[in-house]
Amino acid sequence: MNDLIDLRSDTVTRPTPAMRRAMAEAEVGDDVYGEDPTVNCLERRAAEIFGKEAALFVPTGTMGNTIAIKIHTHHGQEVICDARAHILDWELSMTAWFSGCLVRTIESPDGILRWDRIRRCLRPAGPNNAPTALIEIENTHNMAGGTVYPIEIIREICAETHHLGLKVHMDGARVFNASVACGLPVHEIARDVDSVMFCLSKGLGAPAGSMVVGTKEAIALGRSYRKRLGGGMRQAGVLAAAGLIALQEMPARLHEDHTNARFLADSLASISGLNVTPPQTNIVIFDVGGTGHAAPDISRRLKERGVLINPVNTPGTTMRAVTHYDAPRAACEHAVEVILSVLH
Ligand code: TLP
Repeated sequence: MNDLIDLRSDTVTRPTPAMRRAMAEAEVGDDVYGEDPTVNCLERRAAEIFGKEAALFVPTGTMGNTIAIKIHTHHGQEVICDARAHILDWELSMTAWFSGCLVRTIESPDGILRWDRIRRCLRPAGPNNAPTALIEIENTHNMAGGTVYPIEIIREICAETHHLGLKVHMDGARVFNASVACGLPVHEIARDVDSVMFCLSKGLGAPAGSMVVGTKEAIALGRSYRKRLGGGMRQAGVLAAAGLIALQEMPARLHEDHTNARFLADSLASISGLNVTPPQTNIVIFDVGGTGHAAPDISRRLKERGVLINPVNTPGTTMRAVTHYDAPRAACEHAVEVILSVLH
């Protein structure tokens, strides 16, 4: 796959040489006994960076969201999220499967929930209602095109939600991209939310792993849910070592991915038949309906020419290109040429 230009996702990034070295040299122990010094170090570091009491290393973002939702809810309650949330469309209904909760969605053009809309969807406990327990916000919002929550909106949602005794979880799979785009450190973005899940294995380039951060009590509970889900990983320090490098070295370069996403978007916008959502971070969503071709068809033809870009709805007309450090500017330029040649 190495000679392909892979814009399917930032999950395709391979570990950097520094990560591979750190992995080879990692000090390890049995993490189920709490004895892996590298995992412990990563968990301390993540908690510190996010200004939270504790952190939990989990194999995937999906497991991290699943655990966080379980921490904040009981069976038979409701979780409010955006209608295109990752927890709803891409996590095999884990909210229902593991936490026994119903998801109540709010449509929003940019994936950003506003308190005014949330307020109208809240369900108090009553003779007929499953009560709302949790508001879930996705920052950046993947399918809306990597959109970033304005900090005032997070503050308002959290203040109002907490006032009602409910919780807020942030799916911050790409919260470091949000941080770069809005110019605030992640501890400011995370300040008021009850938990954040963030991924080491997307734009930050680690081969695997995500973190959940929150209070000591929440994370202790999360640790037991991780074990129940089969996520007790023993000598996981080998992976945590890459995670530490990801936290230390990779956020500072994410702006390059954002610049490349803007370059891609501007180039695509000049191609007739394409309707491009201006990117705020590293995700470019574009509609190919005006070309008369379906997205899966274009995706297949691009692949024949060595460029991987996925359709995001089938059999629809929307596609998603994601920039990352394994697809530098030259690769993006070449991708544009290939797209042009496929469409004309
Ligand atoms: N997103 C993947 C696909 O599942 C769509 C991608 O390529 O973007 N939250 C958000 C916002 C995500 O984008 C993802 C992965 C996850 C959670 C889940 O992370 P993993 O794949 O580690 O389970």
